[in-house]
Amino acid sequence: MNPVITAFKASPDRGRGLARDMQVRWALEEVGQPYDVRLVTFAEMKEFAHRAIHPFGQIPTFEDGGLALFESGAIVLRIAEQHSGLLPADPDARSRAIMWMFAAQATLQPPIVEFGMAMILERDKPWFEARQPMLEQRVRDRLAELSDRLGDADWLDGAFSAGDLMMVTVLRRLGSSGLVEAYPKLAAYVARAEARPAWQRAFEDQRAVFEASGG
Ligand code: GTB
Repeated sequence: MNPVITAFKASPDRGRGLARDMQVRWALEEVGQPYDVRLVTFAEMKEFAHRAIHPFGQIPTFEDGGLALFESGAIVLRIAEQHSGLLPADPDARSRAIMWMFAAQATLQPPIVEFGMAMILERDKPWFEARQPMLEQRVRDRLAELSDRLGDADWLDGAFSAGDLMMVTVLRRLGSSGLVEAYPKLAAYVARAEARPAWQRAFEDQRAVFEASGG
């Protein structure tokens, strides 16, 4: 039996690969593990059956045999631990790859998501004009630091790993803001990841779901 993941039946990202099933699809594609997808509506996500797996009523989830997981980072880590290709064999390098997964989720993602959510939800608020430059600067600070660390390397720590997978996924949340493009090394890093056949298969599969939902 293939593992089963959940994804939006009609994703609000309009097929841009920004919803968090994307990193799970990408990880499964990287390791060559076939999978099935259960598409859920917003209403279905809040029903008891889905909340039994995901207490917060969200996607993605991952079911494999008797195991049910939520949280995209935990799911990607599980996939990386069960298959070769996303975590180095050397224990120290493995810990550093996992460190980068945490850095993506815990250090880069919060300011990036706060900046993006304010753009979407707070444009008409009286505080928007005063607050947004501060949120943008927080993102720029992190991007500059990440760019410095990446330098001219292809990936964050040697070979491509689950750390890069999570980091690129978070950077893509900045979408058309132009912020990633302001750091050419990061823009090239994201482009390198998007050129991976596994990323392209994952992207096309989630895009096909959006097209099928009526676009
Ligand atoms: N920390 C959790 C994880 O990493 O798995 C967060 C999961 C999460 O935020 N899930 C979102 C969800 O189910 C979808 S991905 N939301 C429905 C709800 O809470 O009711 C977040 C997301 C949504 C939309 C866009 N977009 O339109 O661009 C991008 C990302």
